[in-house]
Amino acid sequence: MEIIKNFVDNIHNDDYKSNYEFPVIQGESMVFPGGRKSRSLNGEWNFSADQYDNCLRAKWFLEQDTNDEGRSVPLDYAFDDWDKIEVPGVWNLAKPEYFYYEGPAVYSRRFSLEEENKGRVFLQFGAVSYEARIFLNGTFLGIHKGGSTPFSIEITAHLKAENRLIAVADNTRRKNQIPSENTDWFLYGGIYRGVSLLFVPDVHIKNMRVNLTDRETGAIEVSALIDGNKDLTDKTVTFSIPELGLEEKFPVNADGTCNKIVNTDGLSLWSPENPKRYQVSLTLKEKGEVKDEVTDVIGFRTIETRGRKILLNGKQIFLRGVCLHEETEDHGKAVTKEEIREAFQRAKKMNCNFLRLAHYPHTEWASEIADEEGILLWEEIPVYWWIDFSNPQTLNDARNQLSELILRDFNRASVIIWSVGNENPDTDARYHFMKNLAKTAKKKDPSRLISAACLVDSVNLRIADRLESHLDIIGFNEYYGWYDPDYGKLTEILNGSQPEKPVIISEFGADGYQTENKSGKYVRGSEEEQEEIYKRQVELFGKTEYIQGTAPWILYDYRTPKRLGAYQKGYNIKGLVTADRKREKPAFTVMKNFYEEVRKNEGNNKETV
Ligand code: GCB
Repeated sequence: MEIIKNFVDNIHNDDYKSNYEFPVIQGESMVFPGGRKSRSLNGEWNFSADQYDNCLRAKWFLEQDTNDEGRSVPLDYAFDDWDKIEVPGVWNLAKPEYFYYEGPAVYSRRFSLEEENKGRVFLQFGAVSYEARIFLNGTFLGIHKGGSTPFSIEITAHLKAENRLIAVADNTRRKNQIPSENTDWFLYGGIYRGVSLLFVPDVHIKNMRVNLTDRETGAIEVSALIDGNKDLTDKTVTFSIPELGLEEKFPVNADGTCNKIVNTDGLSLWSPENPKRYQVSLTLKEKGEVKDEVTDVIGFRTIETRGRKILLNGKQIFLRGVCLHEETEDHGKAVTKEEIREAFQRAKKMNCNFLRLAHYPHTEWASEIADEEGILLWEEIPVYWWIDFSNPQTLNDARNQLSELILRDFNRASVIIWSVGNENPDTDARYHFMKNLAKTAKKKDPSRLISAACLVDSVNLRIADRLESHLDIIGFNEYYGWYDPDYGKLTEILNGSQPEKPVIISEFGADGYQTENKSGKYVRGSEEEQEEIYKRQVELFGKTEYIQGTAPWILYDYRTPKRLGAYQKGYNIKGLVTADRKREKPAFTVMKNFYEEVRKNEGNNKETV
């Protein structure tokens, strides 16, 4: 049927989105931010929910107040008159009516550019949930998918003295996304991590990766990528750690890569007991003249497994952990540095040396603060429960989230494990999908351990998962005492399994709500029952030699629209501490005591390999 063009033709166009699916912004475009000249675009932006995607359908981003026939357009895109919202922030907490809003929403702000704009300019987003479509001065620049990882876009060619920036953020749950439609946490919406402009020279250091490769000799591998359209062969880079008196110059290859093993002397190794970090810098020079420089603060350590043991700096370590979601009552996912520190302090109070950051990449501040505080981290991508495993596009998105996370946190000593998924169904499609992710992680970062939180083989009652051969550590989630009251099964699993690799109990736990019950009997879901379950669990763990770490579910109670019933009231109440972070439940003390014991024993028989 012929479509007659008229002034409202956008309402007849159901294919409006196809114009905004490409280009896809992926990890390769990320630019190393450390030590760069930058300008924050945080603060108040204009905001409107846009449930029917009118900004895309009617092209609000063009800001045309007359149409092709010259008629004035009565459309509501006077961005500057809209409500204000704080960036970073989640819209769900900005107004009561946005609390459960799920869908597209439009963010807009202006910024002017002063003399600082020499060279190239990149726009950086810390995270936008889940799809972000970015427009600058009326031009669509690209779409980023994945709600928890950073992305950059070069905007040099589109800049003017006065600029209009628009981001359409869309947190709609979709089957083919990572995560898919069904999660047990709150999928907040919005630009909930920082936004900034990065100013870099024409030829610049795109990324820098530094890690310790040999503990004995103190050898460090430095690799970097130089970006620029020119011949790069006349350029060199100089890597320095001033505190160690180290300065090493090496050439840039024609393709922009540069790589060097540098030897250090007197390096003090990073560990939870000694979170020592060094200022490092990499300078790009041409004919002796400095062209660009990046800096970072880096700790050096090794992490490996041997048989069923985990070795940090060559010494056996038990991971005394707890799981943590990225959420507070006040800020949702847009947690502050103070809130992160508070969570880490609470974990330390429980005698933890390890956190499982569930179930998606947390803010970059988490690993930076963990580096400072001396906490080991498990970082994860949201390949959670059911995923569209046979969809190649979904695999591509998962791989991109993993790559962006690895690129962002490669230099963080605290991060020791990349996890490629959680409790996924044991199908062939899942096996191939996750095998691919495990291999991707190993290839991008051979210096760390790969894991996944797996389910038990409930038929044979064994710790057994087809993915095991692609993992360095087997994560095992179990809820005996809670979802299945039969502890006998857990005993059988732990005694009957013969894993060839270290096992971490990556989840266990139970609901814990406060009751008035004085009957002396446990009420289902009460804090007393939770305490009892914890006692029985840790007793078994203590007797199982191959368990090399535990991470109970979870440090704080947290919001989840999956649990809107009468008791849970929109919360997962398996926390060891209440959601307002004020009260520790009795099970907190059970873990604290268990970890105290583990620590004492570890002190007695620490093995150096
Ligand atoms: C799990 C999931 C976690 C849930 C938890 C629960 O196994 O991995 O995300 O929230 O169980 O509370 O049931």
